Amino acid sequence: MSAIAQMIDPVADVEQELTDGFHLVIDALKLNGIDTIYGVPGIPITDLGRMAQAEGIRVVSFRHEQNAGNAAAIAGFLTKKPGICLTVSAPGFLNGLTALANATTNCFPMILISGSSEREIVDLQQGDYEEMDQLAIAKPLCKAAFRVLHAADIGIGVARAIRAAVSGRPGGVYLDLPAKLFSQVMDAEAGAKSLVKVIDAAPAQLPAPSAVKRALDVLKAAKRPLIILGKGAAYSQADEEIRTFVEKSGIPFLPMSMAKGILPDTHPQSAGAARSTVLKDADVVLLVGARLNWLLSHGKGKTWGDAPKKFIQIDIEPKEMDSNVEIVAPLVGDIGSCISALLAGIDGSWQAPSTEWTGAINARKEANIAKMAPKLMKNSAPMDFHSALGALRTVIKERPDAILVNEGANTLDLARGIIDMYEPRKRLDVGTWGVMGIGMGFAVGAAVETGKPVLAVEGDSAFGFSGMEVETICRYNLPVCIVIFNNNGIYRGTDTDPTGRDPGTTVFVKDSRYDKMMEAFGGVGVHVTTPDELKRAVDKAMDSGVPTLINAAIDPAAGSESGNIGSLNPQSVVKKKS
Ligand code: ADP
Ligand code: TPW
Ligand code: MG
Repeated sequence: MSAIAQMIDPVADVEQELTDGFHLVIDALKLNGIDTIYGVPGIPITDLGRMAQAEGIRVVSFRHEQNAGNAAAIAGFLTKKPGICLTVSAPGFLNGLTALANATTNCFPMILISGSSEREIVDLQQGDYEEMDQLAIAKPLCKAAFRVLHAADIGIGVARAIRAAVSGRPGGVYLDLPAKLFSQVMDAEAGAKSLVKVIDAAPAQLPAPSAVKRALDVLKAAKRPLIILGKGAAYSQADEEIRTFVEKSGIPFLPMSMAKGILPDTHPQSAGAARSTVLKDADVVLLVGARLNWLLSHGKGKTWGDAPKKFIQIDIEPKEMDSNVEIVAPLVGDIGSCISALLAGIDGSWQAPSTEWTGAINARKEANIAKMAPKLMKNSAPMDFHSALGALRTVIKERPDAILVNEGANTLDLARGIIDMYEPRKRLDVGTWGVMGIGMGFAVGAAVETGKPVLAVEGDSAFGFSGMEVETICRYNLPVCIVIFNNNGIYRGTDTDPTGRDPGTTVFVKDSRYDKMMEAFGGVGVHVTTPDELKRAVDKAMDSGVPTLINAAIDPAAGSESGNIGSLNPQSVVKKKS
């Protein structure tokens, strides 16, 4: 530029480089290693998704936000990084909220990022487009909730969200980004400086030596010890430490559903097939990342027998201790650190549990396994749950690195017991709430995050909650094989309306062809009626990696009400005169 030109316009050569809210959000996520976003586009985040994709982030667009949220949640469980779900304001936000609440309940780290409408209008309730006070609504359903109003605070907002999601007990975090934020402009250099890379997002938390000694003292005095592994143990990825501790101690272990596979279900110390015996008869129980909630009968009552019991509990959340019963030796810390500390105490003086205890467990296991075996081998049509699951059990035995997604009632409870798992974090299911609808979201999330083949074993009702995502599976060409246990309904397909007017409340269209849904989007649909056909179809799907839906005809009379938890159903005591 000439001297004269500069005199006329002195700032012309100092062209200021600018950035905006869109770019800052993307840069903040990338800086923190976030490489995938699950969501549904629309005002005001359509361009955020487009630009994130252009910047190399993988953006997976769903048909419904709940499924995107579930994909993000399971990504969090599988990777220990928060899964990101991106939604539009009000209705999209609400659709994603169930997944956020479910993630928090299950201790999965995820961040729900929602666009929102103009604060000035929302707060005066003047009827903005998709008006809703989203921050206030999200707060009670997640671990932490933040809103960013200034572009210069995006870096801090994203950093706080990440740290809140993964530190301590992991959970869901809500991040509210109002529409106006995205087009706010600031100096690019100042913008870059405002970003924060989260250092040591989930710091190790070491248990106090005195707490470790207390736990070891209780464990050493045990006559009939038991280790219960929960999904916190699977999440911690302390696979080696846990395996070594279990094997060196010789203590039998019982895996909760999503902890199956940390040690193989076929491991000689597994007490999976003797669950009721070990819960009743153990005198000392070491809980590793498992809560004494309804899934463990709150640590008391008939399930746990009459003999006095002592509980040792490893958990990162101090408030979990004594939540249901007294914990005589609380070990607050991360599972890797706690197990390593206990392991140091399994020294020369350690005495493995008596053969009286382990022998009794083995006898019970063998009896239960022998009783089950013939049921799994039947090759009949129509199939019942056992014969169909017998085939799928073999599939997972032959393909232990495949990921099993599972939901339904009978389809869930029986698959959990029958299908042995061999590797950690390969079984993903309805979790703490027993929520239907995680199926396709988890399947997509698992396939995207791991690149491994996914086998989704779905009750016909359960599948319906997220079934439209078969289009997403086909669109992204994911190696997902869905098997629908089609028993024509919820629990069974045999209910009727006593008045004769409508279908029974729990039944669906008889012999529905769910396989045709997959064909509609270019995937493979198969209809099978025998275990042999089922096994062949699954093998073919998994060998090819082509999105496949196998409609497996199950005897409509085979299931029981609410699967294994029928006792939780309230019963009417009033008999109506007819
Ligand atoms: P399950 O349903 O398999 O019994 P829960 O979801 O009830 O398991 O329990 C998981 C527990 O694990 C939660 O209480 C959570 O605080 C804890 N947890 C999660 N991650 C860790 C970790 N890294 N270290 C210690 N505890 C953890
Ligand atoms: C969000 C209640 C629990 S299990 C289930 C429902 C509707 C479906 C069972 O039928 P399915 O399985 O899947 O065909 P099967 O093999 O026994 O026939 N809404 C939500 N979550 C839950 N848990 C329900 C409803 C329920
Ligand atoms: Mg069903």
